[in-house]
This record gives sequence, C-alpha cells and structure tokens, in this order.
Amino acid sequence: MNFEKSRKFLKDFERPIIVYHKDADGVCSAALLQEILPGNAFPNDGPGIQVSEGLLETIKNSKNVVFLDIPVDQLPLADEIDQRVFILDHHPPEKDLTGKNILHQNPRFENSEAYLPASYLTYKLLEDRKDLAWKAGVGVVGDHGVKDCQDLMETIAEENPDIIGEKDYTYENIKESKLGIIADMIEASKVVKGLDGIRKSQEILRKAENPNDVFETDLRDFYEIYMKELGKEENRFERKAEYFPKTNSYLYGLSSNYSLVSDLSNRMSNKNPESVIIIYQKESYGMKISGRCQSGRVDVSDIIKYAVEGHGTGGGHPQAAGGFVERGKEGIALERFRERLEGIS
Ligand SMILES: [Mn+2]
Repeated sequence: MNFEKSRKFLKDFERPIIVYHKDADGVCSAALLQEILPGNAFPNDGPGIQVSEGLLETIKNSKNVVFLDIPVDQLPLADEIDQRVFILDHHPPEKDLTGKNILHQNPRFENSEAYLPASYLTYKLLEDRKDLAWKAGVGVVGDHGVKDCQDLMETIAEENPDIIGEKDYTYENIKESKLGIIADMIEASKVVKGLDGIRKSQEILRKAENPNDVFETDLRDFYEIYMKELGKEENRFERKAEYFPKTNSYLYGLSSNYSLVSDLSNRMSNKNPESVIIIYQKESYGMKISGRCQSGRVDVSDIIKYAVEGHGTGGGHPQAAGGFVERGKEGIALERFRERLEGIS
C-alpha cells in the first residue's frame, strides 16, 4: 500500500468528516487519524456497514470525507457523494473506487490474503508515532488481526511493556492482556449503550495519552456489566442449549436484553472449538443469529444461509457467520436449524 500517496492526498483536507466503523478497529483508527487530521468523527449509524439518512446529509455537506474500516464499495452511497473522499479499508473489496476525487486504499488490492486491520494501516500512515502504537494494537486485537501485525506488537512491547504480556504474540495471549481488555471495553460500550457507547469510546480513545487513561473511565462500568451479563448467559447456555450429538452442535436462544449473539458465540466456540455453535436472539424487529465452528469441520455460513433463506439475510466465513430473520419467521428458521443440526439432511 502506498502511504505516501495517501499522505499527499490528505494534505489539503480541512477538518474532514471522519466516518468510522462502529467497532474497536473503527474507533481506534479514527482516534489515530485525528492526531494528524483534526475533524469530527462519527460511527456509521445504519444497520451493518450502512449510514443513516441523517449522517449522509452531514457527509454531503462537508468538503472532505474520510471513511475508516468501512467497505464503501459495497454501499450505494459511493454514487451519491462527489466531494473529496479518502477511504482506508481492509475488508475484501468488490471494486476500487479510486478516481478524480476519491482515493481508495485497501491492502487487499495488492494481496488478497492480507489481514491488516484499519487501525494498523492508520498507524502506518502517521509515521513515527511509536507512542501511539498501543491505540492501533487495541483495534488490531479487536479485529483478531494480531498474527499479521507482529511488528506492531513488538513496538507496543517496547513502549508499554506492561499492557501486552507474554513474548509470544498470539491472538489468544494478547486477548488476555490489558490491550485485549481495552478492546473488550469498547465492545462492551456498544453492547451496553449502543451507538452512544461507541461515541463515548471514541472520545475516550482520542483523548487518552496512555492505556491507563482508558481504565479510569465509564468504559470500565460498561465492561463490568458486560462481563457479568456474558457470564450469566454462559451458565445458562450450559444448562439450556439444545445439543445435537450426531453433529456435535449446540443451538441456544439468548435471554439477555443486551445484544450478545456474536460475543457469546465467540466465547462458547473458544471453549468448544470442534462444535457447531448457533446462538440466536429474538428482538422486536426480528431475530439475530451468530454461528461458529472454529475447527472448520462444518461450514456454518452455509447452515445459516439455509436457515434464513427467503426470510432474511445471512453469510460470512465458514468458521464464523451471522444472519438475520424477519419478524414472524423466527420459527421457520429455528426448525431449519434443527433439521440441519440433527443431521437429517
Ligand atoms: Mn476492521
């Protein structure tokens, strides 16, 4: 990726609108970019990767726009905006939007296998700010990107040795370190407070001068609520999940009011890497689904697509996928899951 080209392109950007993905990687990339380019940052506030009508208006009224960690090429809004736009993303791209007014950077244009989270890329864009490596590290661990970002982990170990722990920088080790806890704190802010939580996280990460600044904030309270809730659901899962021995699979409906489908499926899947884990949560507007099978023994993306067909959307990776079913069709999807997990078809 050509960072020099990006720096040049951004040179005449003045107080841009920065739109970042509503997760730890997005939050941290925006906080890092604000170090060199002050501007108002907004999380994408539509479903999934989309933005609301209101935010779209704000975007259109700004001279310069930056998108961080958002695959803009997969959104209809690419045709709607004609100001200068900088996109820094790492999701598998569908097309390169680079044109007269747009610079679209994604390491996958050159290497489709690259897994370099947006906060790692933003850190590289800054140049020589080793003191900020930890902020990039938070985004990287939040996005499960530790493996390909070893150089960043080494810099963090030099700058803030107490937050990274073991010398062996695997995802599992980093996840347990203070760095991993900060990433979980951001996730917790979203689970407990929704978009307002993400906005709060972004403000805190922007202002924090060192990792300890983050621990003494409201995020800590969100984290405590989140961990307690997740623990409760974990216990309930052990007692109540439907088990399908033939396929070594679990199907479980959350009782929490917090949106924990993907966090609980990650957690249960870490404990049972060989099992298929399907977690669902009924909401007033439909049902959210998250599936995992870490060993890759079964393609969960395929199972979810089958279960939601005709009544929702679903997909992702073979080992980790998600989906959504329209209100009123939850029962149909659950029956299809049971049919598949029982191993009949
Ligand atoms: Mn990301």
